[in-house]
Amino acid sequence: MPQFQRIVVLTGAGLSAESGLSTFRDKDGLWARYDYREVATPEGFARNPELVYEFYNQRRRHGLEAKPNPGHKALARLERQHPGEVLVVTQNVDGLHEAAGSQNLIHMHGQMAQALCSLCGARTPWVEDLSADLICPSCATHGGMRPDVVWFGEIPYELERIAAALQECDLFIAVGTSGNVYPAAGFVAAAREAGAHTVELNLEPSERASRFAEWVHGPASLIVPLYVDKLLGDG
Ligand code: BJW
Repeated sequence: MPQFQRIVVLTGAGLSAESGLSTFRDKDGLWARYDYREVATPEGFARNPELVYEFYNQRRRHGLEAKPNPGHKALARLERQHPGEVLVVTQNVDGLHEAAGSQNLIHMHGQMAQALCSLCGARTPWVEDLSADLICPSCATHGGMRPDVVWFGEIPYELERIAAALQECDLFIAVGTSGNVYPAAGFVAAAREAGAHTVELNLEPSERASRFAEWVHGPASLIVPLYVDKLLGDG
């Protein structure tokens, strides 16, 4: 395995599946049970806020009980032991990367354990249920508190920092993501254009697998630790 200096790892729902959290597009995933237009768009929230609060309240309660699996832990170990830079960009709104020890981490689709005030823009740590009548601790106004997650039609967080990291990386790894949702789905092309080696680590070949130069398929809790061992020269 060549020595890579700067590694960007994009993670998706498949990484947290073995921690008991649902993916979106698998046959038993969230979008098989909920219409994404009703629960993951600003228009759906405006139409039926109660449904959206309940969707996220349930997932927050369940997510708080989840524990990182060997895939999350291996990525934290990579960051600790790799002599170069490792940046994890996660589409996941759970807190499992932090719980495993990752520090150089971007939550591009927000975080379940935060609330966003749509009136003043403040983001506040939040582990309780959310509802329409809550008061924002920053602006003391009620009626604006919503989950701090990025819905369809909204702009993901920290895109400039991600673009710069993709431009500079020499290895790009995508873990447990179907590659259906932009702009994350375009990161492999950006990394490739910048000259990086690209790898898909996924349960099965994603629809976008042919965009990668290398693939390893299997459960993340198994293949991520093995791939990290190889990168660190232990495998
Ligand atoms: C395992 C496993 C195991 C299972 N081990 N693997 C046409 C072209 C381009 C863009 C668009 C377009 N039409 C519309 C758009 C825009 C839209 C979009 O991409 N739509 C597509 C559906 C086409 N995108 C947006 O609106 C985004 N914003 C945007 O584009 O802003 C404009 C803009 C951008 C940039 C510059 C300027 C302007 C926002 C997208 C927000 C997505 N939000 C959600 C919800 C977040 C909150 C929440 O969690 O509820 O994010 S949707 C959902 O999908 C969630 C996820 O983060 C995201 C990605 O899903 P992910 O992680 O890939 O999960 P799955 O289920 O799809 O895949 C799981 C994979 O794991 C599978 O492959 C399994 O095989 C695998 N797996 N078990 C390993 N054990």
